[in-house]
Amino acid sequence: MAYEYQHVKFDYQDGVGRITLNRPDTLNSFTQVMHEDIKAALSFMESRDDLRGLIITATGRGFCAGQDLSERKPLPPGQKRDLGLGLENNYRPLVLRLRALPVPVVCMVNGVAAGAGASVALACDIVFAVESAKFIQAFSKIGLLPDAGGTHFWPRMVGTQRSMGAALFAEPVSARQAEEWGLIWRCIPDADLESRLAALHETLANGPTRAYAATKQAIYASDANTLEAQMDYETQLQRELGYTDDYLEGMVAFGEKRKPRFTGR
Ligand code: T3D
Repeated sequence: MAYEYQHVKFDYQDGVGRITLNRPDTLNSFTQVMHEDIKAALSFMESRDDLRGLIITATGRGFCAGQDLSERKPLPPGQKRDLGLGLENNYRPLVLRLRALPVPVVCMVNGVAAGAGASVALACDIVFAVESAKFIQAFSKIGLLPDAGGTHFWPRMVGTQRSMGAALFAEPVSARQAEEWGLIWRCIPDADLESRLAALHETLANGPTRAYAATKQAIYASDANTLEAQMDYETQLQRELGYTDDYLEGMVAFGEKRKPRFTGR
């Protein structure tokens, strides 16, 4: 199925959802409407028992320029805006829902990712970016700190100094640099965008979904676990995976020297 929301395109095929941010004229900056569109798409996917993956990308020359600043026009003198509200109602739930989705969430950054746009990209489980893309911690330019998980993701992925530099000076980090730093998985040629999206769809639609989910759970749990606790968790998850159809199929396919036909069960 394919559905065109107001600020987002959504399609769902073979158990793989694709959310495409679709306000190219403003570099796909987040409006309240866009947040509602994404919430609807996520709710649809969360309700599916055939879900195998999610890909997030965008139209035009940008991925996402963060909060739409036209929704934050200065208020009349004496009035102040509570910026916590948008974070609590929109960005925080979005980031946590992406992390909780029991399938891999892949981000294909097709152009500049700035402010909360960069944070949302990094909230995905794995990030690709085209060579012309860049990541900008644009917040300091408007007197804010990185949000939507920005101060969580960057230090863990690239260390304190790089996180500080990117945030304090708001200097763009190129996709190539981001790959070298470990901020993203792969920087790809711009011309390969569509073919890579198609290949990712195939991978997710035919992958061992339960194993992917367990891998995601275990890697994120390692943030807070000791080695002992982490190995206990791996044991618990591996035990569960040992009972899946996909493990059985993987073993049979190995014995028969053929590619496994995973069903995600
Ligand atoms: O408020 C809260 O709820 C708290 C949460 C905050 C989360 C945040 O994300 S705060 C950070 C918000 N984002 C920014 O500050 C980034 C603003 N944008 C830029 O700095 C630049 O646009 C870029 C560096 C991303 C790209 O620059 P460039 O030169 O490639 O493009 P441009 O010409 O600046 O932008 C193209 C158009 O998009 C332009 O419109 P125009 O002139 O063609 O009509 C520009 O105004 C518009 N645009 C870009 N970013 C935003 C935007 N419109 C609204 N909101 C934006 N964030």
